[in-house]
Amino acid sequence: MINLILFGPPGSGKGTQAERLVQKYGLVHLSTGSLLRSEIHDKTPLGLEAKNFIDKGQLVPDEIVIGMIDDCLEHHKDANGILLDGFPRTTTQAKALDKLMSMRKSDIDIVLSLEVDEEELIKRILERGRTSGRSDDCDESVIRSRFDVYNKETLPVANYYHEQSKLKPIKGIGSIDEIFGSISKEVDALAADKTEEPLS
Ligand code: B4P
Repeated sequence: MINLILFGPPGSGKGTQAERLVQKYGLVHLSTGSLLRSEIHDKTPLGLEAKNFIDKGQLVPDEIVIGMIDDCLEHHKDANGILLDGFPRTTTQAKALDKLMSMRKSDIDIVLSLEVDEEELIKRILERGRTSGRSDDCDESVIRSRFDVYNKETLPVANYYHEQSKLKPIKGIGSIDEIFGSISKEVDALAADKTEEPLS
């Protein structure tokens, strides 16, 4: 079983690469961004609250997303590995995740960090905004606020996992196939290591 996190700034390709990882490794995909968009689409009370934050380029409060992930982990407790995409985005979320995993006698194995420069990211997000219908993708000032939030609140999460020796930087510029090749190499190496671990 492999539990991994896809980490990176807005528009770095987490959703794009997650789809391929799910296909290749049969992981359960948990994307807090997609879960929140689906709540917004269904106009649930949680969705209506989340929309206020997302439209401004801010993070949705920790307790809301942590609760969502707790429910999903419970629902998928027999999964053959989890792929977290867009979560955790704060160190409070990262610490809560460690607790949720250890309560289920499990752990995060690897954090793949997609590295892309800001100008490329803005280009990608504006391009996506033309077709996605996402309110947070169309306005450059909202996109810039998402980067400010990322730098202030989310980047420290990379350090949190670096200190646990779980962080693997991945060059996130190039073709989608090339990037997936680099990601697969890391996941295959991890899977090989895990198979060699002696049974306890
Ligand atoms: P997310 O849904 O996580 O959105 P994202 O970070 O913008 O995008 P992603 O990195 O998945 O990019 P994609 O593959 O689509 O979050 C949305 C919002 O929800 C957040 O801003 C926040 O408000 C809220 N939220 C979510 N999780 C939260 C949490 N844990 N806590 C609090 N709030 C939370 O790629 C982007 C574009 O680039 C696509 O159009 C794609 O086609 C293109 N692309 C991908 N790879 C490419 C490549 N190699 N070359 C060229 N283009 C590429």
